[in-house]
Amino acid sequence: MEQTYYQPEIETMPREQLRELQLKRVQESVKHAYDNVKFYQDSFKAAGVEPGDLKTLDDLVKFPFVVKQDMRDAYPFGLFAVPQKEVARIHASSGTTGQATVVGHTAEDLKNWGDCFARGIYMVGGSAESTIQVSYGYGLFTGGLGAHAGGEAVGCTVIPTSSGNTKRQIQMMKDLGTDILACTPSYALLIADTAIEMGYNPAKDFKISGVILGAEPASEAMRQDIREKLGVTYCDVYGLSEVMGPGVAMECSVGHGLHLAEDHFYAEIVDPQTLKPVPDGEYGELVFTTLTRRCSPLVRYRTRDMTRIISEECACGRTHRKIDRIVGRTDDMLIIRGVNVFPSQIEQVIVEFPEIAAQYQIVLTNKGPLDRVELNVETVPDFPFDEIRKLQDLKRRLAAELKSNLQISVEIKIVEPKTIERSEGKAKRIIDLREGRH
Ligand code: DLL
Repeated sequence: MEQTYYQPEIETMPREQLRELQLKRVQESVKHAYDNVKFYQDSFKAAGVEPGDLKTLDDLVKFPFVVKQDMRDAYPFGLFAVPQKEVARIHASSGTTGQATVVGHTAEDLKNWGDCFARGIYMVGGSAESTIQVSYGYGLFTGGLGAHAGGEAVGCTVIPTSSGNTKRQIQMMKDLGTDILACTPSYALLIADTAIEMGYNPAKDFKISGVILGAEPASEAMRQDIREKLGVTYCDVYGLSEVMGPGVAMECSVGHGLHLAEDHFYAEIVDPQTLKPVPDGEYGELVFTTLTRRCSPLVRYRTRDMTRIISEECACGRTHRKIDRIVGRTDDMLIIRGVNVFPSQIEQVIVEFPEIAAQYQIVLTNKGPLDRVELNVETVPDFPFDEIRKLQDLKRRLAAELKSNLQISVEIKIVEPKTIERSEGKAKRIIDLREGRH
């Protein structure tokens, strides 16, 4: 496939020049955050630093980190650095019962976002001639609108199907001649398998030639399955709503790893225990400083995602450094069909039910390409366990509560008191039996 770029002067900028651009932008961005956000004034003061201390990129390590809790505490607008009239759109993190994290975007932020995602469309061979079907969810989740902005930036024909209604997705894909599909890897595989069940051979019968998949981890076996079943070039897209959304890093079709959009984000990898930087090539926690974001600038945001820097030059010609695929998280966040859920959030729902004991176990399996969550809970000793109706009613209410609070569908198994295995050490709340996750 011919290798072209969306923004060649930026994507292939000589590294020295790129570092200069990063330094200039990091100085501006940190100053912008400090001048306009009280949180940064307080946290910098507490750490004894000022924006003027940033003389080189390495000086950034002197600055304090930002964590998700800081964003929750600042809810809703505490970290916004522009007046409300400049806020063009707001997104919020998915699946939170407690305080959501709210992120704002100016019109310029949205334009940059579209440009970042657009790079990935070129990576799978797309252009203004292409039709891109966006089957990420639209809404507060950044997947749908982020991919949509990328498609529009390139000048593609964009089909905003959003997620769900799989047979209709397939019909559209076929009838409208979709070239590129953007969705989660698990959904791409469900689409492929459903199309095959419907009697198609998507690799042959459909025009599709590229996929841009992210928002959750995917094993190599799963990627290979998707490549073969759909007959496509695969681009892994990484991003997070706090930092922007999809497009923070994207995988070219040549080398291993995802090119960071280094003109918009400065990445560090730190040891999650000591919080000291680790050398290139070693795994650690990914930390971002945004370089161009006006509404919600972030200085040293701890993503909790584990990866490493691949600093070798890429044969594709892009000079932006790459991160390896995300290998895990430093916290216990689960990603269930693209929805982020912490076990503690499930627990918060459970404790609202006086009939249920505080013992629970979450069992994760995969049913075909989709993750399945089974929740085992125990009733309290005085619950009339043999009254089937009461048991069914409890199950139904718990399922409804989990669905409305966390947007996840959970299979519930209610077991008799004291049947869930007690642990002598840390409770084993999560049993992950999903293939390809270890
Ligand atoms: O998932 C943004 C996104 C949408 C990325 C569409 C790619 C495609 P959040 O809902 O804030 O944002 O979740 C962010 O999802 O910290 C990772 O743990 C995980 N994640 C995102 N992309 C990948 C990926 C979106 N390519 C969290 N591989 C992140 C593995 C990923 N994990």
